[in-house]
Amino acid sequence: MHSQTPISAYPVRDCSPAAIPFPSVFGAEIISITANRVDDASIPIAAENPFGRRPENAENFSYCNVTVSHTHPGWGDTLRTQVWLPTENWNRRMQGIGGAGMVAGLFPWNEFPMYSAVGQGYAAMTVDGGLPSWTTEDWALLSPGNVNKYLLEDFASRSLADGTLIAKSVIESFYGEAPQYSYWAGCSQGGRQGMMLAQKYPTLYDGIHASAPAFNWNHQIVGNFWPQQVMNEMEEYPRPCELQALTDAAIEACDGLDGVKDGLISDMDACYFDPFTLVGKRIGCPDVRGRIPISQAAAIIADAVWTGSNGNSPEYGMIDTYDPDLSAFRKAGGKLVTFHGLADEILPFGNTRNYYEEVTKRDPDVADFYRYFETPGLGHCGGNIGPVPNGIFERLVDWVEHGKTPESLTATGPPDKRGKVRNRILCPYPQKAKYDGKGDVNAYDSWSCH
Ligand SMILES: [Ca+2]
Repeated sequence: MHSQTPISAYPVRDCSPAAIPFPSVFGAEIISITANRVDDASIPIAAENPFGRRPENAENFSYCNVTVSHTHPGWGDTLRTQVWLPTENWNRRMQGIGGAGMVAGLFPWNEFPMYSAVGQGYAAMTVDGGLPSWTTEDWALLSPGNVNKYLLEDFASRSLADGTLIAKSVIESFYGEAPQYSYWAGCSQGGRQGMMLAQKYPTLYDGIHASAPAFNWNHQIVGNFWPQQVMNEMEEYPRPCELQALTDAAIEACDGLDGVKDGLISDMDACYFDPFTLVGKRIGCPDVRGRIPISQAAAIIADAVWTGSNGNSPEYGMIDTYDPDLSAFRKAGGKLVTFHGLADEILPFGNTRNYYEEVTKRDPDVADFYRYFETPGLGHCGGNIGPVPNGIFERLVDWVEHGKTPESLTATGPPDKRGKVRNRILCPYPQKAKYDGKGDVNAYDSWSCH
């Protein structure tokens, strides 16, 4: 896949804690190192996925699993960094793997991208952020009203720098040389982490894939609670079938505006749909096994979801991750790619678009190092009916190492109603994909960026 020759005959290094000296990271005190060799590993899932392709070397590979624990003296925290080192065919690169939800990393969901990275020859890294559990209720407050600021800072940023520096040190000890290139791969929380790395630690990674980032917390958290707040204030809670009917109607109204009636709204800017026009319309509702009229409350909620709130909070500044100044990352030669599903049901794509526009205001040549791809019909990091970007991570590597700019991406989706697989192209914002007006709509070359 890559032109660089892997070190196929590299001597297998000693996978034991004694062979790996404690990394030296400013402000961190290493507590312990464990190392275990894993043989006959296999990739558990066979599919194209947002993190990259299933590698050819997906069966029976071996790696050394190194876990490093450290603390920041005085903070009372314990962070764990895990590094998986392929014992053969290391490609001289490192890949950091991000978390999800309110988890920093090192949890069962990110085992697949870890395996996938190691199977491709990367030394893979993930860090748990020092969080004692997967739910914020267990750690975010020290007492009512008092945020656990040390752990919040670990989660927000510090663990990313520490974990990366620890991993680079372990890699150098194991192979006898530092990685030539370092990459980050993450979506959602992992996307936010990637953005934080670009903003705050601009020299640690050569390439960052940060998709559907869970950033802009000051607005995001308020925005996520906004529809619930509207319902609470109205004391009315519409049925899911009402909101589904309004969503279906919006898709029906806006689908064709991009030139193709395919169930995908590719031109969100041209889409305006007034949910109040459907108040009173009777719809089939599986929730009640009958027909009901769409309520005024349902239209108000749909409007609240689609337009969002202007709410704000000062509470999350540490983890906001919305600094549009990427000049240091650019200066260091970094490259950044992001996709965001236009049907993302958890984090609205507008957040990412606004951020890209803020970066563009500061740097009109932003496309030289940062490309953002809006993905019609795609849910949060995947799912829904939209096409999934193909091999975006590999495109990032090509950009960093060979200067091949991703002018567009191909994307493949689930079959449409007639059973035809949806192939589309994705264009870097603000360009849009347009059907050329002739040829198979499911063929890549029937589309172009404008
Ligand atoms: Ca369409």
